[in-house]
Amino acid sequence: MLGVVMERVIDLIKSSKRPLITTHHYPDGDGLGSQIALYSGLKQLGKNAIAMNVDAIPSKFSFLDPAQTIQLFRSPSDLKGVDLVIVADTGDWRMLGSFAEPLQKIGCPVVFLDHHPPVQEPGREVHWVDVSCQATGELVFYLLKALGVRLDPQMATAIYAAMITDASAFRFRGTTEGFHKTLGELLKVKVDVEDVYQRLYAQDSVGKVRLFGHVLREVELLEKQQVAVLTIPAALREKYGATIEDTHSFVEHLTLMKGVRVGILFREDPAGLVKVSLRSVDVSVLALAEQFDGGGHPFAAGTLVRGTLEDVKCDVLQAVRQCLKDGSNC
Ligand SMILES: [Mn+2]
Repeated sequence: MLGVVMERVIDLIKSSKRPLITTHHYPDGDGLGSQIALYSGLKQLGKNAIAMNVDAIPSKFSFLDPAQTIQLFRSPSDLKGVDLVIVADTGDWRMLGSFAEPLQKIGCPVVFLDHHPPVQEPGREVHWVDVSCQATGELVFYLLKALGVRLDPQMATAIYAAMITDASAFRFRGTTEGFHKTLGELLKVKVDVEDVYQRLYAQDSVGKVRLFGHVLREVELLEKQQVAVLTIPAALREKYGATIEDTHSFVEHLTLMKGVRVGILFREDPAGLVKVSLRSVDVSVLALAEQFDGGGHPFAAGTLVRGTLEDVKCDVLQAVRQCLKDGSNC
């Protein structure tokens, strides 16, 4: 695990006084758990660390940050004194939204800790990317260990939550022996696994359940039932009082249908954007997402496209049809 890049990351951390740790917009369990564990670890090493994001922490993840250490970025003056930026769970500046430019303007070294295949030419920043890791939390575990940080139950819980979020009930091939060994190490430190499960997966609002029922009833099955599509107009989501966060897991259900190879969720977001989430069983949807400036993993990818719901849907479905026609790779 100790490669040249990791050594470089460790050197950068050691020589930094005020590292800023962040994650992508629309933060998820892996991004936030990684960020919080890393932040706490660097504080333990005596760093004047700062955790800051461009989006507020969704309420279901707030238990990972009981001391409310993650700040919301407001203006470039918040970044005074920052001499290192560490970005967890993405390798793509675009995934930082409006935070990207102010961070780049600091002019300090930038480290991306990630497990997604890189989507852009690396610039002057350091990319520590390990696609064999199922979660960025796993990378953070190894990094903290190498830095000599003693994990406390709160850090262990954050990394545990990060890892199980991205493991999706251990359904992917990234669930290795090493992955389970790391989870075992975290349990040794102390994690209340029932509490983490309840907080991550058993908090559905009535609005979320009713919206899910509505969109499931209207699921579209295309291309001889190989493609399943869910569509969520903003007005429908608002009618049920469901949040954007509430819809994140909907797409996972599509590929549970027998014969479905590609599952797609189209969600109308604020500011004229449409979120497209792609899941697949046996075709790579990463290349498909990349056609629309997105990214992700081979079987779970996504993108945010400017346009109307109808237009974006039409364009993406056209590309899906094409890729199913061309063979097994999108
Ligand atoms: Mn991740």
